Amino acid sequence: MLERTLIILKPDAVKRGLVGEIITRFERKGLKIIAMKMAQLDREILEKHYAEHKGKPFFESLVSFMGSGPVVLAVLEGFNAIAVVRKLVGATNGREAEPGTIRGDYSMSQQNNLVHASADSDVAKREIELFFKKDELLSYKSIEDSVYSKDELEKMNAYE
Ligand code: FUP
Repeated sequence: MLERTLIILKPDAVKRGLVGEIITRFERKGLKIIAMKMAQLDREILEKHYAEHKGKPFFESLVSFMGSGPVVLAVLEGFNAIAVVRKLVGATNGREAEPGTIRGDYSMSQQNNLVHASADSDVAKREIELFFKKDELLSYKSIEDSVYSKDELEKMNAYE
């Protein structure tokens, strides 16, 4: 299924100069970037974004870390993009994440784990709406889209 998902390159990714490296991994995988921007997130939007974690012992620290510097936000599109992106990102704790994943290769921390990715389709919809206006989501043909029609792409996906 063609899906959209939100990624946030966290302040540690920006400060460590890993933005290009991380975005490259998503691009090379074949995910389409349909929106991207840099922002300094305030407490209000972070509390909405992490509402499910409110009250947990790590909540204050998490919100403070996410507001400690600019982030890069992007919307990625592709077949089963939500699960594919979660797999590329790896387990929450960088020390436990598999080598080959972004967190597994570049993070030694549970909190400073470089990248956020939407957990499922309901969450993805809510998170994309929280950070992007509709007209910021851009539509264009990638090389693959130009070679194959959408119908052909969907058929190929079905027979994989
Ligand atoms: P993930 O889906 O892997 O991004 O992780 P969660 O949604 O479970 O948690 C969101 C963020 O909270 C994590 F990226 C890091 C932080 N966190 C902690 O700092 N400690 C914890 O015990 C769990 C999560």
